[in-house]
Amino acid sequence: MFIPDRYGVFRLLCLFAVFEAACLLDTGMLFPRESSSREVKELNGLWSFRADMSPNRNQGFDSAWYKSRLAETGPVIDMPVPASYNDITQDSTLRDFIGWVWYEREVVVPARWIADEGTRVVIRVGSAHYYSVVWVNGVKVTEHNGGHLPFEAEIGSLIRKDPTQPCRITIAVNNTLTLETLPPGSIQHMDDHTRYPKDFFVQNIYFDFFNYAGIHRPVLLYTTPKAYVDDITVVTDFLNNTGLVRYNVSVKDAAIATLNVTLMDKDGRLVASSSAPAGVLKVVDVKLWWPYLMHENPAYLYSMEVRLMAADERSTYEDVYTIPVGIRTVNVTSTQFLINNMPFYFHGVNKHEDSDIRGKGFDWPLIVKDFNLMKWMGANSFRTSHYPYAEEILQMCDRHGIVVIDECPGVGIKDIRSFRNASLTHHLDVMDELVRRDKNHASVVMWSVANEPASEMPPAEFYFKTLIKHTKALDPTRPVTYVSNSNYARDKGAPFVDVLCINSYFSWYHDPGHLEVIPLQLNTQFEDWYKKYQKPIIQSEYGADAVPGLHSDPPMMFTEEYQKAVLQSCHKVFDQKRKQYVIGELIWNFADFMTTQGITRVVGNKKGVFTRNRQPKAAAFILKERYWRLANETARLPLWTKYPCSL
Ligand code: GCB
Repeated sequence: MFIPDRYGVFRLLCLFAVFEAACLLDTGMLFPRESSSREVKELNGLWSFRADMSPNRNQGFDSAWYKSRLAETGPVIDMPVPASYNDITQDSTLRDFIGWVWYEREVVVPARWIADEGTRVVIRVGSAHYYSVVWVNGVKVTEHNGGHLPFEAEIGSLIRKDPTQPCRITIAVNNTLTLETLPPGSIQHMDDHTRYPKDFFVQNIYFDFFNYAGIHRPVLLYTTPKAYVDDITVVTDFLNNTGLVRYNVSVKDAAIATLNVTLMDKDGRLVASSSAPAGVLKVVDVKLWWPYLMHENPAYLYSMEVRLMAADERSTYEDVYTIPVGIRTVNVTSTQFLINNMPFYFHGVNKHEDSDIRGKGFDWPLIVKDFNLMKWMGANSFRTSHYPYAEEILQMCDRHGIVVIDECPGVGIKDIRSFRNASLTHHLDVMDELVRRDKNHASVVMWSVANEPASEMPPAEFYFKTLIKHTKALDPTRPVTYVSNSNYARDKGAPFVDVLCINSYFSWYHDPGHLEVIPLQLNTQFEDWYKKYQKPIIQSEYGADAVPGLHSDPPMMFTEEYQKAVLQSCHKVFDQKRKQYVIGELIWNFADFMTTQGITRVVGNKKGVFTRNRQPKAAAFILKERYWRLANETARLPLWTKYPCSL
């Protein structure tokens, strides 16, 4: 691999920079993994559930529902966790509910966790939408502002207070969106009693997916020793055929500690080791992490084990934590996106965490099916539109070589009041949490700080300049973007992004039914943006709704034929421009998904190339053929033998 030396030195300096940045957050958020020193107890399953239907939604707090068993406060129902609560019952008031809902579960904690004062017991919620408060045995242990990202609290001392009591966990979750939440929304009270019933209010949102709510990802208890590995940051590079794994381990509550860091290859062979809390591991004859379809052996992962030995006046502690490490680099030029210094073309999808009954609830069968479908169609990438997805999904991406644009929930920033300081401060916090959670994933190659904000509004300039600068300080090794649909000349954030991501729906939202405008308008779009900013461009959304089974020839809007025709027409332009500066195309959307009810949505958004049930529409086959052809054209090694393509 050719890399000039000077460049190598520069990259190493960048590696050092990331660890300064990683210190901005007080604590780590390592994924809870079992090891010889850590146990995990999943609390998935049925929880007691009660929605607070009182007019101000505050009865639960006024009557302190967390102080006793939830069933003693009033009627409760069974609620699966993880799942959105909205589609679980036949009750439309629960589907459309706005306000606090209450979850409760009693847990038997292993006696040895309680007996051993040297064990930390942590409760961790993978995500709950939107605002959460957690109590254990009636005592508040944490609260968290925002869906889509994990939060946790140490509860050891609490459950040790009275070991005879079961451990009662109560979680209150409020899905209300305001101008300062991410995504933003607003509550509108309708006071005209000739037209609306008393106390009638609605939640306005400025984004196009159903505001599913509840406990969306696994809740669990896990243990660590009292002295423990709190965080690990890994940044990788390579020079010629030597891999460089720069790492930083932060340890908590260890007075005297020694560390042993080892890196193993896929076969469990030791390739490098160190006893320093921070350093660079050198990997001879490195096997790089390559994206799916870019290499005959994609997604190669090493495994880094951190072993901490610590002691205090009373005891000794050993903590072991292992993370997968993919060694790869990411760089951007004015016309290319480089992975391991080779041009990478995104041929992929936009997704949603969405399915029937479960809503946004984490579901392994759905996740595995989606990966099988993405690989079937030759997709090498996706964007986590429009919020961070479950960590388990990113782990799948690391293991399968699916490249990720990791987007924060900055979707629907349309109201000028959502550009104020309170919103910006929260947005910065969310980026901190996102980078802290996802920084070590080889599959994550770019951060997206927002989708389609009103980026032409004057305050957008300061807002995005600050946000992007902050994100780059957190992680100088990955490019940063936001996704725009505004006018190229008036977009205030574009000067600060590394890659331009543009959404457009020619012949759909503009000139509906006129397929013939696509070549000209798409071409003009690319030329305008590139001429002004000279940055590589991803067509981050394009597509058309298709009601599955609806046909017409010549094509008409909403038929499978029209969706196909839109795609084919766009592809011709992409094929011209990808030889210049277009570095990717992401279809909107992978699958149909639920939205709020409205006159432009027939039980949800139908721009999926798969139905909500993951059955292919005609467009899926068009994409499959195209993506495999692109893969065979752009892969680093010939794929023909391994991946025969029908073309
Ligand atoms: C967009 C949005 C996406 C919508 C899509 C559509 O530009 O980013 O959230 O779902 O268009 O179908 O309207």
